[in-house]
Amino acid sequence: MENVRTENRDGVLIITIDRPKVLNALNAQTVGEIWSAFKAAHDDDSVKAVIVTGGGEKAFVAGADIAELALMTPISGKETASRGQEVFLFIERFPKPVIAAINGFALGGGCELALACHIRIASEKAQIGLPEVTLGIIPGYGGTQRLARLVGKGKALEIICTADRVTAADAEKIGLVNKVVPADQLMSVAEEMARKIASRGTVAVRYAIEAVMNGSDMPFEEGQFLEATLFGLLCATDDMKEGMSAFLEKRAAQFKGR
Ligand code: CO8
Repeated sequence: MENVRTENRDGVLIITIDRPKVLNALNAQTVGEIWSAFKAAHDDDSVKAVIVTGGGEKAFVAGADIAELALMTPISGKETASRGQEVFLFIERFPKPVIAAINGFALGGGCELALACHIRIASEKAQIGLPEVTLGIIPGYGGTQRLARLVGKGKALEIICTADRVTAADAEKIGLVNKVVPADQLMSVAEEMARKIASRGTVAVRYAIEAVMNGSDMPFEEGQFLEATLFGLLCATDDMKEGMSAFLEKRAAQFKGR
């Protein structure tokens, strides 16, 4: 891969979008490489959690590649948006925890990538926004849908229609990011959280993600039905027996992910 680097740090896979000369802008090739990295992580049992971040000092991802966008026709625009949406949905539904470590500008498609991750941790210098309307377009990688679900329609419309960039501190206030940390602690905090989640019941974490991510797109009662079904399935796992036994025997659980 040319624009995406991966590093498996003892079970935590760091996926770095790495085109710093254009602030890690997402051209078609980069979106394809992100998908390849996630597909490989999906099939690799040694990967317990994923962190997505940006290469270089300034940006997480500064958006879709505007040089490519400028050439788009109605057909290629629709196809490119649909393909990106498919990749980002794959990330959102990923069975292992995915944390965005937002190290700088997360704009347009970069903000949408962060929104598709399960948890967002931002460095103090991060700036987040959806500036598409300044280019005469709207977000096309799920941003209109995910931002409104995360922060509410009013705030989402303010952010999308003004195109203003949100500071890390303000993003935390409105629930757009989970927490803000000093820049030099970003990766260690993200890694610590990834390891903590990876130490929990593996199948339970997978089903918790499924219940929250899939369930929030369902009517409440269907979401509850999904929750009860996944709960029932967990009762058949070795992880459940181990978790309960470990508690009763006052020792740390050793989950096997089955
Ligand atoms: N695409 C292509 N190149 C970019 C992008 C981008 N999104 N962002 C920055 N660059 C390039 C710049 O052109 C510049 O290149 P060069 O050195 O050759 O001039 C280099 O990166 C460095 O950027 P700046 O000099 O502009 O750096 P600054 O620190 O002055 O500014 C900003 C940083 C504020 C981030 C500024 O670069 C900027 O505004 N970038 C564009 C942000 C933007 O509008 N993003 C949204 C893009 S649209 C989008 O994401 C749509 C997603 C849905 C697509 C659906 C599929 C079709």
